[in-house]
Amino acid sequence: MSSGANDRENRGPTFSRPFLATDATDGRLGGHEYLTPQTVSMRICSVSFEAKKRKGQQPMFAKQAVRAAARRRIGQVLMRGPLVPQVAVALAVGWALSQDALAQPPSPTEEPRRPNVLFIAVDDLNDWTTLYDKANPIRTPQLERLAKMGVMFTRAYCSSPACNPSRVATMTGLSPTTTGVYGNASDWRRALPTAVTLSQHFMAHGYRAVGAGKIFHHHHEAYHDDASFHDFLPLAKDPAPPKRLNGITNWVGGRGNGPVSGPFDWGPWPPEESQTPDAKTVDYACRFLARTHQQPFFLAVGIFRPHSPWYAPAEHFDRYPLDQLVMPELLEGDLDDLPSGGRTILQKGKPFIYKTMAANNQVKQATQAYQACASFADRQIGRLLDALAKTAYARNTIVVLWSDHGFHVGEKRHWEKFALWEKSTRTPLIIVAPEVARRNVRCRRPVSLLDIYPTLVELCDLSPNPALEGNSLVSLLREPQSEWNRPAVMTWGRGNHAVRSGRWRYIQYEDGTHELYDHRSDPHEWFNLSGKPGSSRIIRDLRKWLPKHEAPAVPDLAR
Ligand SMILES: [Ca+2]
Repeated sequence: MSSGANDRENRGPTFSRPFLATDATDGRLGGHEYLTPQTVSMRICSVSFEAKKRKGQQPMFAKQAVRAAARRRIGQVLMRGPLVPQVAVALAVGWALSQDALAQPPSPTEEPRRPNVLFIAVDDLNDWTTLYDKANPIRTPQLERLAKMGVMFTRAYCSSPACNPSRVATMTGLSPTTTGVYGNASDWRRALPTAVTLSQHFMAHGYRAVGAGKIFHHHHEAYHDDASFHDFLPLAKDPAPPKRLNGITNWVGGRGNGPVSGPFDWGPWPPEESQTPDAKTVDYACRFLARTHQQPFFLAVGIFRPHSPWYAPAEHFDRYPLDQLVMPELLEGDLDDLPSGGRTILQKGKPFIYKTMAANNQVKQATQAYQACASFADRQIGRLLDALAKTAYARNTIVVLWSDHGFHVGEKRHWEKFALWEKSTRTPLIIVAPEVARRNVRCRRPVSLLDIYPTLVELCDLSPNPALEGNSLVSLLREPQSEWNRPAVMTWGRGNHAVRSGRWRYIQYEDGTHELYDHRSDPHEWFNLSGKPGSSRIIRDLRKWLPKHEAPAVPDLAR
């Protein structure tokens, strides 16, 4: 051994005695096995893998890097031939280890880099798309294209059905009940000054982190987090049409019937795609992708549509002619079995939006506009995928696509998110991870957007962030049928929570009332089963997953 012990301590995993082939056994290797250089390097990687695990490190990508290094070192000394005596292999491996071949950081010129990350957030995109079911009205061919490249999670749920709490949870890996960030006005960064966001964690590992559009919520143009990006293009403003397109001037049934707010508008606008905020966001990302990058990158792209105002160029409205428009399935009397907690949520969830649409006989036009805007968002995602495919990074870039939450378009007479039902909380989640994730498969396990952070940490072999509350999805990316014995948990305001298992949704409200839905027989959540025979045992099991502690709400942003 040529290196001193002190040197090695600083340089990674070491071994106190000469390495023998049988040392690499995990109970499966025979004691008289002849090994080829390739299998030796694989065994070494296995040892390195275990050593990293003992040190609490995530081994995945480094395994690929050290494999190449070890193979080269061993290849220099091993005899060529069909079989190599074990003793020669042992000596060669011992020498290779003495050189700390496994511990040295890979040279930037000869080793594979960590994978890049293209992180795509969409706003308000629900499950009424062809991504989920070809029979759905909103056509999203680009989302389907992305899904074919990796794993689509058909039961992915936000941590909270509102922009700010959902995005903060996803980006910090911490649930609302831990942070106290429950609302759109919660001043998250002041409350969590030391939280290491997902992109910050990548920055700490040598990544260049840039972004554009809406990643964090943009409450009164505040909340963007400078610390989370080296460079960021803020979301552009929607160009104002010459006059409001829907012709509605005042709220009905709320806000004192005063003037409607600017975003409560819809219609074909603007004339050119290039004028839209999302096109500018995607342009930024395409320019970034087209450049040569010396370091791995984390590129965050925040698509704003189908968030209101529901403006999109006319071609997207033309896809959904009003005389053929598919409207959501509604059940007369659906609200009759809601408990007081559910009714309170509806009252707080801007019921005047739906009332105003209905009073102006424009529910159908608004529904058309939502569909058009979702198609427009899909088109922008396609532009991103085209740009990535043209680069040398296509094969070494992980793509993650998610929406901050779902959206009601009239179900339960509700038009918004801000509720704990399936429509508000279910979000698309697609993960493409070359060489790790299966392709073109669906995973039906209930997962959370909280799981994105630890998944990317493992996929890119970053050091763990011990604060994270989610669970890595890598086992599901490899095998979507893998065991997964936990439901997704979501929170809307302190005291209101939902637990979604593969079959059930349980909702508990602040006032102690609750709902239970069986998705096997009731995918629309029309029939509240709580209090029905047989429900108490199911509810008891689901309640075990409710948060045990709930942080007090953090102060709202001071304006
Ligand atoms: Ca009902």
